[in-house]
Amino acid sequence: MPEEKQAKSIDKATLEMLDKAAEEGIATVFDRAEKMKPCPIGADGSCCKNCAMGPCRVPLAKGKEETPEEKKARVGVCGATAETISARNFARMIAAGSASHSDHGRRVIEAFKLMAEGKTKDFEIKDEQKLLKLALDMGVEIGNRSNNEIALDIANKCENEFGKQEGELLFIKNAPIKRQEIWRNLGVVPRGIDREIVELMHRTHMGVDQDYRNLMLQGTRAALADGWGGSMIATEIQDCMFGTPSPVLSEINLGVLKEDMVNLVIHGHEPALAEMLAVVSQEPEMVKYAESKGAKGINLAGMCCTANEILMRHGVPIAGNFLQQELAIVTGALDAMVVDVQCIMQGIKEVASCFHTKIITTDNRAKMTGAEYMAFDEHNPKESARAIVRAAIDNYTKRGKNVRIPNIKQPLIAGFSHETISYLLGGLFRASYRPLNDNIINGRIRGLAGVVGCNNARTTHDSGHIAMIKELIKNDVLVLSTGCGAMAAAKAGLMVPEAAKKYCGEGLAEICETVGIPPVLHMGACVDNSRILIAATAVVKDGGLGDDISDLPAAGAAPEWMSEKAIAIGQYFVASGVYTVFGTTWPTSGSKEFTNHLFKDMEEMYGGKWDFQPDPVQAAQLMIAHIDKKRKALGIDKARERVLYDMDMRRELEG
Ligand code: SF4
Ligand code: MSK
Repeated sequence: MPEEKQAKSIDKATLEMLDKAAEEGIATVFDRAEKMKPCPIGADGSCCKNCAMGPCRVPLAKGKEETPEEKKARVGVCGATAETISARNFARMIAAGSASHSDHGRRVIEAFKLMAEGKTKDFEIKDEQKLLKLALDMGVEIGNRSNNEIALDIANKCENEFGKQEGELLFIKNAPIKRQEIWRNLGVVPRGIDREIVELMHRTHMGVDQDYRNLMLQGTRAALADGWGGSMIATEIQDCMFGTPSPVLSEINLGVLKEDMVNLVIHGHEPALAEMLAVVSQEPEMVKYAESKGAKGINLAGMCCTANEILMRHGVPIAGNFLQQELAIVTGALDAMVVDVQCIMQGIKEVASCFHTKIITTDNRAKMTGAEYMAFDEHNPKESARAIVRAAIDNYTKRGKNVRIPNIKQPLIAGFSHETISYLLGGLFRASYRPLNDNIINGRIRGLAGVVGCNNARTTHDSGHIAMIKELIKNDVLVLSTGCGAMAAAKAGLMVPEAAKKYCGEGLAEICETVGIPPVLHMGACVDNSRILIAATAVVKDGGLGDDISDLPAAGAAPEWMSEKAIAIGQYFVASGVYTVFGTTWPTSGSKEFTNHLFKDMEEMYGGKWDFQPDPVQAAQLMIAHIDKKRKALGIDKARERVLYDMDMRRELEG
């Protein structure tokens, strides 16, 4: 029987643009994925190319039990076992993912320091309260000092976090006390972020660490240096400098592009340039310049996580998530795609060559052959942004007739920083997670789930996210989301309060309707998974749900993951005590023993563990089973009786 062809996407705008691409003979990531099947040996983590005696392939024969002799024979030229090879590959993914988030964090610190030193006038402290809180947390003197003096000390301390040779990362103290003890007992508390990543790269070099348990201790240290280090630094400092997000209404999908305006899409991950673009694209001189070229104005939209950053803080609309980057160009209406770092497919250049679209790289760490490079100068950010906007406007005049923008977009509410959630639940004057905890305890909310991560062209675009999230909210699990998963949810109409009535179980619907929140809360970009860690810690600290993150009725998932960053995030979630299930493919399937270490041993070590389930509904069921197991352990499994709100309870919730 011929294999049934998998649908490419569940998103209608994506399908419409794929049709247009096909009509015009333009190949996209979807076509390339069909043409090039993944190497099964590499996909299972059974290929080592860590030295020039290899590459060595040690595939596991499928469909039969391996004999001890066969297992013994599965070694590389140097004798490295399938377990070592699998663990090294996995650990290197953690190293690359942690490095990406952390290098993002470092750039943010550099801009923050320039601001504090008065070397750039375009950045400023937008959230003074957060600055002062950070100062207290980091032991920086406040006294009568100016914001910039305080900021400079914070910047220096943060910089030191990258190169710290000994001691513990400062933000480790943000975790529950019990969690810190678990890490200390296992010896996985990270020192400097750079040091942990360098050591992990060393230990995965040919002939170094050949005990997968020992190797994963370092893998965990590097992942924690990301989640409770590089990523957390990025989020906290970005909030200080660009503002802590609060609820904001916007729109999402390719339909946000406008036929009669200059369309400029900013794509990548770092917010500094995007922030400046958001400001300068509204400047009257810029708008006038656009009008002088025959456009009605400038339409700035985002793509991938840079999009999430400016959506969360300014409500800038989003054109799409990871797998839609080429399709935004296929509309023919995109005058410039401006990129910074991470998740930028080189394929956009080839697609752009079929249209007038300019691809502009802006970061010296991420250039692209054939694309125009316009450096983003942090000393003079507004001027850099203006030059880019002008280039997009100039290019508008070259737009051809071949324009088709799908008439598809969805409203969404974003901006749920952990601070905002506590204000919404507890009220402005007594911000607290107490009402959330109470509603988890009384069972209206069964538990919490972080559904995050990418799209992957090996699976139907957005389908895993949506099927999983719908199953979770139907079962009264409140979903926290970031990255491209959050965008999938928004496109499917799950990020508006009205979604509660339509898709949620009775208890969750009641809470969402009372507070006026959607059942899926957009918490930001991939680096903002650190917000989920802080929110989980706040829930623990508010009491009644155990004394560690691993006690919470909570789970995490990345049903359509593809990036190395997702593995780093997964590992810091697991090491923080979270049951974490991934979909699509599992990169250590070539070693049962190492996979068991991740799927079983880690639960004993950290209270959290990895799991793999490609069916998103079954994966959601696993998460719910885990949540129920935790409810039982807390003695609140009986509490899930239906209680209708009386007026007093509503008033209490509304704060
Ligand atoms: Fe092969 Fe060992 Fe070299 Fe890896 S390190 S490529 S297993 S010889
Ligand atoms: S952009 S890392 S595809 S979430 Fe952060 Fe999306 Fe994954 Fe990139």
